[in-house]
Amino acid sequence: FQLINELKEAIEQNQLVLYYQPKLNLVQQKITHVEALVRWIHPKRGIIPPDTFIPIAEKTMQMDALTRWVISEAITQYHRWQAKGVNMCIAVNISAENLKDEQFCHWVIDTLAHHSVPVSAFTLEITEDAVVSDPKLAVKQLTLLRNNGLTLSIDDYGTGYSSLAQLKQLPVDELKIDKSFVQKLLHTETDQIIVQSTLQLAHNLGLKVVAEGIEDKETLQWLTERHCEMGQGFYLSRPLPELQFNDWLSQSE
Ligand code: G
Ligand code: G
Ligand code: NA
Ligand code: MN
Repeated sequence: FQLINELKEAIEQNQLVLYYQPKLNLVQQKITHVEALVRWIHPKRGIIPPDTFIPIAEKTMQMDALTRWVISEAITQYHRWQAKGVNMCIAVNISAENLKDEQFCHWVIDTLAHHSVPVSAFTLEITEDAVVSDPKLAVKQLTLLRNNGLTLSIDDYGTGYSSLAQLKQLPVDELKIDKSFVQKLLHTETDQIIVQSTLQLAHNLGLKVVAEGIEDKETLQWLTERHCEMGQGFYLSRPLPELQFNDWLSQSE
């Protein structure tokens, strides 16, 4: 597949861009966080979504370079927002390979410090599957990251294979309920039961909850009433490039 060879170039030649999707703080009713989502602006093929090239990057040992690029770019963006007086916490997605790599984890901590970014401004989103393959190693790396002040989030919660026994041992701060339980929440009784139970479980374990995949006002309200801490979804905004995001943010205030 041609894209395999081109990905390395894409990273080096800055053909990647970050889009930003807001997360609404449901307690403060304020946008305090964004998730950074990478896209590849291919010179011939146009915008290539991450679902297409992340698996390629994973198979060809390019996740390290890709995630380092994402974090470096997010740091630059953090400072651009600070310069405009916008205080924004940024979440980035970390793959299973990244989490297993001790050098990578140290690089994240060192790089934030080197660029004078408070660690509290960054969240790492990790899928359950990154934990399942080697739970001991995952716990070790997560502990390192969390002891250094990063916020850790379990992404796509509920779709993976992690057990409650594993969840109990994970040093994380929040669960991100997968969009498949949220998108049709008000029309699906089983989803309501699952989300309500997950909120209780998480809160009793001292974890915050982010609901992703909120597509209507009623779902946002349902989650707010049940003390879900944060909400993300197309009802608020799709992922947007920097300038469009900034416009959206000014209008939403
Ligand atoms: O933004 P979109 O819905 O197209 O994202 C599709 C998938 O790609 C999501 O599962 C998302 O987590 C993943 N993704 C987007 N950006 C990144 C990234 O920078 N790193 C990793 N590992 N995954 C990403
Ligand atoms: O796997 P991950 O949680 O990182 O996936 C995030 C992706 O989910 C984003 O890239 C975004 O495009 C997508 N997403 C976010 N909100 C919604 C939503 O409300 N509806 C749908 N269908 N997708 C969403
Ligand atoms: Na994510
Ligand atoms: Mn998710």
